[in-house]
Amino acid sequence: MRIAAFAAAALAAQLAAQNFAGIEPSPQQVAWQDLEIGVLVHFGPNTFMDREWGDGTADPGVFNPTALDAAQWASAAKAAGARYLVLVAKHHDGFCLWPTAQTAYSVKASPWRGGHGDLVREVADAARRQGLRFGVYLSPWDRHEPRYKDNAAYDEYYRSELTELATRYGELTEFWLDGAGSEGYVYDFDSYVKTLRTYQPNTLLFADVGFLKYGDIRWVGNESGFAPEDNWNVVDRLGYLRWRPAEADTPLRAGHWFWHPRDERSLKPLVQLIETYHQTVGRGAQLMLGLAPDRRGLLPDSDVARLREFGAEIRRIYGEDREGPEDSWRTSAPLEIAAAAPFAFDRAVTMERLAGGQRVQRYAIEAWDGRRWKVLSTGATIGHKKIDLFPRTTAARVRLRIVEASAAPSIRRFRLYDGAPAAPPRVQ
Ligand code: FUL
Repeated sequence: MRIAAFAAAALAAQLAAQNFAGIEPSPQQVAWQDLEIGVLVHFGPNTFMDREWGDGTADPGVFNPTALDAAQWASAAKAAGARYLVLVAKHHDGFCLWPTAQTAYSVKASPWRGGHGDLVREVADAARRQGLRFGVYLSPWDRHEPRYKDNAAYDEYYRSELTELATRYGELTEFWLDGAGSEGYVYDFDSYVKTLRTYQPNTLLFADVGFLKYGDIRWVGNESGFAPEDNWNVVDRLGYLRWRPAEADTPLRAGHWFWHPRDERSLKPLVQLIETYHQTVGRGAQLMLGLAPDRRGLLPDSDVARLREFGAEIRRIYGEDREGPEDSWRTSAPLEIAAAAPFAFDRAVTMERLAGGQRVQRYAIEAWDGRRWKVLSTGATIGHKKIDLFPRTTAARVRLRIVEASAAPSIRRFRLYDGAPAAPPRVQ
């Protein structure tokens, strides 16, 4: 019992340490957190073989999209409200979507564009034309490359691939280092990071906290599309206390990152996507939706329609521009919204200014009911953004009360919204 109590106390102390007030984000991390929604595109031999994890033996000849149009991918991502696009340039099967000089196992060996295609280039260009930032995923686990058996030789191979990606396609907003399949394998990560930083000093490195000590972005820990309700940006793993905002990657089609035939039923319904938005962006994490073009090289119409609906619904509730003009309160006194007449609302959006660190530890949202302040919602962290949903309320005065903070809180936004659907047209 005493040991358990001690362990619990030690754990509590450790958790409290996660909110270490002195740790601040880099300017690149602040800018990245403002992007809020991204997409992750999976397309490759798996698409043509009805697979999620290729074993590296697929004939490059199977890679033959007939109508590939990266502009369609990028415009669907944009319509969903995404601000960045990450392309899986090499998945675990080892097939490279750009004409790399490091292996013959790439688009060069495929019939697509007569072996002269460069999908990384096409997608990077299409993304930027839509005003989206661009990034890449380069799987460390490689089931094709024979050098994978020789750690030092593979490190060299991976660094060479990384160098090509980091030097040919302009600025990379994010670099995804996926941990799947790599359990027990030793990579020379220090040299990977050094290579990446040499050519791309501003790229944010994504990795699971247990996988890589240097990451700038952490995996949220699941692929179901939710972040913990209390979401601290500062985490301590492997002895390194760092600002590492969470990214929640989840596919648009449940359980599937790649396209599969007759799989329309797994397309997530709009209500689920909205809930996912609230449980990721609404909890201060980044939402990254997985998109899977089909064998034509196009996103299916159903997926494009769902992405449009999702973006339209978020804009309907929260407005065209999620950023909008900035508020800036640096005070612990309650922030009050006072209107001339009562109005109806069912949610609040609160944002903390993070440049000085994440400070709010407990808050309450309260409405004046004519006699007293009635609590609508309470929470611990705010972070980049917090969306509190509560029963629809009508009031003229509403306030945000910071109950506990590690230093003077700096609130960037406190606004109320009404998510109730627009009234249906009246039947004459
Ligand atoms: C995982 C991979 O194993 C999946 O295939 C997918 O790429 C996902 C985004 O990351 O770790």
